[in-house]
Amino acid sequence: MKQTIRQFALSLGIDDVGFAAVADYNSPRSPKIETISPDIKSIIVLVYKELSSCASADKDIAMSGRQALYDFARTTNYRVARYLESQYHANTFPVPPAQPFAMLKETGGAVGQVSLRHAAKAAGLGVFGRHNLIIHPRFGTRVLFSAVLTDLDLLSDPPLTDELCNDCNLCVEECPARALDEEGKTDVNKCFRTCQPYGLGGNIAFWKNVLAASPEEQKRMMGSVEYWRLYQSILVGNQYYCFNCLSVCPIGTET
Ligand code: B12
Repeated sequence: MKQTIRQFALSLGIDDVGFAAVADYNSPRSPKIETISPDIKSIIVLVYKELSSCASADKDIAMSGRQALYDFARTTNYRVARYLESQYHANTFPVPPAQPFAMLKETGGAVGQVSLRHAAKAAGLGVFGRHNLIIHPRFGTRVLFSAVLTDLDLLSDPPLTDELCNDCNLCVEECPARALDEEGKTDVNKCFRTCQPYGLGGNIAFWKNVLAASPEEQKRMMGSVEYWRLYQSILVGNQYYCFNCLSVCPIGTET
């Protein structure tokens, strides 16, 4: 069954596929998978190679490559889930590559229902590198994931044990937020503020300033580039302005 599902997923243009039994998924800081449905037994993790545009100095172009990947992943999540439902009468629960995820006060909103990095690791698709991202054995760091959870009982693929990070430290040095200085931990607040300057934090700060400003100043602020960028960010989804830890990594040359 795994082979048939894998072949179907690859035929859609997905770059790689891995399987993890829920018992092998270990993400201590994530919500329990049972909260989505107590019937879930397996995670099918889908891998997408990031486009080379992620290294562009033009962050709108870099982001548009990312948006194209997100759109494709949302479609393939549906196609794989629909395949499992029609072929095997399975129940399915797609996990998106990005939003939406739970907005909880305790987590500051920044925790997905399923940690795709930990799911990818459990599915034998890669190992953590110094940047706290998963490195895929063929495609390296520049991969993203989505997943389909299912009540089908599928065995985990063999875990990868190879060390893939070469400790070059480029991701640490090129992080403008210094969010990777402490090994094994991403300083989420530092990363957030820098990679999403027009995300939730930037948005709240802008409107706080508007509320405190004089009517003339408020008019000026509505005509500012900062407001236009905030508006665009809300309109088209979260806007990343930094891809450094991905794009500087020398691991993974396969296209
Ligand atoms: C919210 C979010 C963010 C937030 C906060 C992330 C967070 N909590 O760590 C912010 C905005 C900061 C962020 C930043 C980025 N993100 Co992000 N993010 C997510 C999202 C939606 C949820 C993350 C989550 O819930 N994590 C679970 C929590 C509980 O994780 P955690 O336990 O804190 O995990 C950390 C530690 O446990 C540690 N860790 C765990 N085990 C081990 C083992 C070893 C040996 C080591 C060293 C570390 C380690 O590593 C983790 C990172 O801090 C996921 C998609 C998803 N649903 O998973 C994408 C995701 C993690 N992001 C991704 C990417 C690419 C990025 C960015 C590069 C942004 C960009 N421009 O693309 C940066 C990278 C930052 C970095 N180097 O760590 C990819 C990662 C792909 C990959 N190859 O691994 C994901 C999986 C999205 C996807 N569809 O593929 N992200």
